[in-house]
Amino acid sequence: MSDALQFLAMPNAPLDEADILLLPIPLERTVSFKPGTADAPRAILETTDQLEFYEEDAGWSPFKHLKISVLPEFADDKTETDAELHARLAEYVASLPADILFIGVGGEHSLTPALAEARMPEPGTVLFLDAHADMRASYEGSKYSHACPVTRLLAQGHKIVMAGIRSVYESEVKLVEKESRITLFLDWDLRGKGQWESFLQKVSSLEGPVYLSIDMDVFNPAVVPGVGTPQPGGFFWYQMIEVLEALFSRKKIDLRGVDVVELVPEPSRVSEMTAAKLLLKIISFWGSANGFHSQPQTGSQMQIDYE
Ligand SMILES: [Mn+2]
Repeated sequence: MSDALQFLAMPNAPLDEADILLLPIPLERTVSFKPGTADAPRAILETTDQLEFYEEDAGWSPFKHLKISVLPEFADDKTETDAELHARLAEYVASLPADILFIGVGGEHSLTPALAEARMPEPGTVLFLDAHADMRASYEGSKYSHACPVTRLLAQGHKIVMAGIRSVYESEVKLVEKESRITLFLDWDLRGKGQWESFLQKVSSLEGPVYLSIDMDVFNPAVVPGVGTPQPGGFFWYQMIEVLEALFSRKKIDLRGVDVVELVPEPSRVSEMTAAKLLLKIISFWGSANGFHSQPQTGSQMQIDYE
């Protein structure tokens, strides 16, 4: 057996045949509280073995129709500066095929701007789900810190729709008020009457290219205790499903890429399972929105004995 990572124990499709490319990025350079996010990509992918192929809510088995490939891990090279590392990541991801679902599995949140730059070179919208506003210009001496991705995404020219935020610095709030390109849904405000619906309405009406970044700390810590910087409050599982439903409610949504970041594996493995199932749900929704139901059954699941 090779050491190659797989999704749901399926063989990795050749690069030029894959509908979905998943890149494990065990990046951990600037973590500030609980360490361990470098171990997350492997832990999440190993947990996918425990998922079922059948999506009981959507009524289909996505991998009968879809081919997936888990790419080799994007390894950190400690001899590189932060700038060099992030430039190498962006260059590599830009070299991957365009017409696929690209998913980066982190690793710390600092990787998002490199992925967005590679997949969405023109101005688009980043749907940014996080407990923290991540808007510092620099943190502990680095603009490549996991506390800074939003500042770098704005510099790339993107609009940002942020939700779940419940830990924010005073100057970050002032920046949001000044910055017309950010639409902010504080977690606190989402509790208000009608606010959750307004948020879903915003998500379902996004135009143009979209990039989705999910910091696992957006979830309530009862759902995902294993994150680098946990915060009380946050999304429960079916709220996240509602966000995905809203995002994919427009058929053929121009989704350029997704990342799932900041998980820290923990003994109960509930966090890893939630991340694994979240990846499956994203793939299922994307596959449905792009009409893969009606495609021939030549997907990755058909390569294995699955019953
Ligand atoms: Mn974050």
